[in-house]
Amino acid sequence: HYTFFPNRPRWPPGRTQLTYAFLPDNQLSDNVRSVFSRAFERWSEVTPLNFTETTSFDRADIRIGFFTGDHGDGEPFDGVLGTLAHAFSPPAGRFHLDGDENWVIDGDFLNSSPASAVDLESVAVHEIGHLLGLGHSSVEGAIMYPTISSGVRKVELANDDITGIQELY
Ligand code: TQI
Ligand code: ZN
Ligand code: ZN
Repeated sequence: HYTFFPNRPRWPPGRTQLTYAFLPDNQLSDNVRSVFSRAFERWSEVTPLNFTETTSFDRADIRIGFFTGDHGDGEPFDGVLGTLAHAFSPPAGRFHLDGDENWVIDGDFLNSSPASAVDLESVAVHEIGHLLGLGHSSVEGAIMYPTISSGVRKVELANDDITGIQELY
């Protein structure tokens, strides 16, 4: 079953048009940006929320960046595997990913994939759930379930995720 953060933080009613931006230093490829765009789309399909990319990093509601190790927020990344990413509850909009992971984009997980491969879209869909106010779910098939196997792609919202987010928005 889905959960919320303590005190049920959410983006305020009326704030349905949310912007996101990538850390300018990251210089991400169009492929990577489209992974995030698709991940946001999965949540906008089932809520009144809309997400648009902006180049104005400082003014964006949601700020996305890849960092390695200690990056100044008291929650250092840890190299390959372990913590993959973290996102904070609304309205923080802080979404950090561990730049040391072997991120897979649009992966066909062939035998050539390293055992440490992590599917970027799967992690993005999960972290966006946190950014919108969902905590972890006890339902194994849910996006918000707190574990994923390496090399696995899990990007489709489960009924549990949808019920949870629709209770919030
Ligand atoms: N990062 C944790 C996560 O996003 C950070 C975290 C731990 C957290 N406890 C939390 C965030 C409570 C909000 C509330 O869950 S992670 C997965 C999953 C991680 C884990 O790097 O461990 C995914 C990131 F679910 F697969 F295990 C993305 Cl998809
Ligand atoms: Zn961080
Ligand atoms: Zn999580």
